This record gives sequence, structure tokens and C-alpha cells, in this order.
Amino acid sequence: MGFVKLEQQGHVGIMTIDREKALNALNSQVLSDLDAAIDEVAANDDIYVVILTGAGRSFVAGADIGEMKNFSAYDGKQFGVHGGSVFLKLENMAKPVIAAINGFALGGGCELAMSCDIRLASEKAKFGQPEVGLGITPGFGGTQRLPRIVGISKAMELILTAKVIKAEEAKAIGLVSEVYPAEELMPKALELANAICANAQIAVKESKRCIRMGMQTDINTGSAFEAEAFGVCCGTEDKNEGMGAFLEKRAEKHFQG
Ligand code: CO8
Repeated sequence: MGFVKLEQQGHVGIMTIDREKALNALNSQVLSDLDAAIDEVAANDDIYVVILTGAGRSFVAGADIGEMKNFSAYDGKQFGVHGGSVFLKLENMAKPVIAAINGFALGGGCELAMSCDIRLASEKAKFGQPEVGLGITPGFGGTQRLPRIVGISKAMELILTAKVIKAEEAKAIGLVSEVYPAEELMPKALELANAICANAQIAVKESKRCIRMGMQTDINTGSAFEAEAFGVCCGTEDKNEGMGAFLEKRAEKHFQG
């Protein structure tokens, strides 16, 4: 996984996209390395929560323009299918993924951040979908996820103008949850990840699944799905432990993981 580094701190897996000299631009190899890294953290039961970030001054400055420049229509579609499937795998992973957006999140970089479950940004982060200025559309889910996250009017404005916005504006439109000084970004991301790790992991995963599923369906189907998930959790040791701790006025809880 040459372009994606993996490390673990406690139950938190940290994935760092590391192609610094090209501001972590996504070429086919980076996408394949990311795919493999997702498989690895997904299979590691000791990792509960994942943080995704970029090396150096960029999160991801987009898909690789040098590689795309010579694409035929067929190549472009294949590249879109490749990236799209990797981003869907990230979004559909059972464990939560936090994007710690340290710098540029442009084009495919903004799309990658949007495939994560929670987005935190450094004050230095910049966001945008510059594709129409390059003669292409967003191709890794931008036309689909941005309107779901910020609403159709803002998504249209951002995608059709190709403008770049700063972290504070990204927070104002709901694209990121929080903005921190650069040096506080990773400590805050770890604090958030560890707060999630402290809870019952089956319940965490079922909650993520319900939210993700519910965003793609009608409320009746989503509610039925939620009832199933609630039932699954009611049959677990973690439910006995969590509720037992409350009733016994015990602060310490011992979840199964
Ligand atoms: N692709 C390839 N190389 C890049 C990219 C990129 N997206 N971004 C930066 N680089 C490279 C630069 O070419 C430069 O390389 P070199 O040193 O060899 O010249 C190096 O990174 C450093 O970049 P700059 O010198 O430009 O650094 P600056 O600080 O001056 O500028 C910017 C930083 C503003 C981020 C600038 O690099 C920039 O505008 N980059 C392009 C941003 C962009 O347009 N991104 C969107 C790309 S399109 C996209 O992501 C589509 C996604 C979906 C595709 C699906 C297809 C089906």
C-alpha cells in the first residue's frame, strides 16, 4: 500500500494518503492502495474507528489531472467506476470513518471527504468541485453526495461555479462539522474517535448502518430497518452491560468491543 500509510493508536486506525509531491492527487495506483487499506482496516477487529487524512499540506487535491488528460471516453468511465467503487466501499464499511481534512479537499478530494461519516477540518482546509472548469463533471460521487449533504441549491452553486471555499464557509453550509487550528486537528479527531470507541461497537455499527440506509430510502422502510437493528442490539451482552451500568449507577462499562 505504497501511497496509503496505516497506523493504529488504541482502537483507532489512521489511514494517511501519502503522495505529497502531487498534493496527494488520486491516480489509479493511489485508488488501488486506498482500496487495499480499506480492506485491511475493515478486517481488523481491533480497529473500531478509522481516521482518514492526508500527508503534508493537502488532504487530496483531486483526481490526477496528468493521468486524466489522455483519457478516452471509455477510460474516463472506467476510472469513474474504479474510484466510485472504492468510495462506496469506504462509505459502506461497518465501522465509522472520520475525515481529518488537513488542507486541499478539491474535486476527488472533496468527494473522498464526503464518503466519510464525519468531517473535521483544519482552518487551512479548502473545499471545492473544480471539475467543470476542467471540462469534466465530478466523477467520484460529487453530484450525488454534495446535494445530499448541503442541499441542492448550494451543491448546484458550488459545482456549477467550480469555486473554492474556505473551511469556515464549509462549516456554515454543513459540509464539515467542526473547524480547528491546524495543530489541533489530529488531537481533536482522535478525541472524537476515542469517544466513539468507548461505546458499544455493535450499537455503533448498527446506528451507522441505519443512518446510511435511511438516507437512501423512504421513512417507512428506514423505520422498519431501524426496528430490526434495535432488536439485534437488544439481544446483545452490550445491552445488558450498558443498561446494567446505568441502573447500578456504575460509571465504568465493559463492552464486548
Ligand atoms: N492532479 C495532478 N497533480 C496535481 C494535482 C492534481 N489534481 N493537484 C496538484 N498537483 C501537483 C501539481 O501539478 C504540482 O506538481 P509539480 O510540482 O510537479 O508541478 C504539485 O502538485 C504542487 O501543486 P502546485 O504547485 O499547483 O501547488 P499550489 O500550492 O500552487 O496550488 C492547488 C495548490 C490550488 C491545489 C493546485 O495544485 C490546484 O489547483 N490543483 C488542482 C486542483 C483540482 O482542480 N482538482 C480537481 C481535479 S479533477 C477531479 O478531482 C475529478 C474527480 C473525479 C474524477 C472522476 C473521473 C471519472
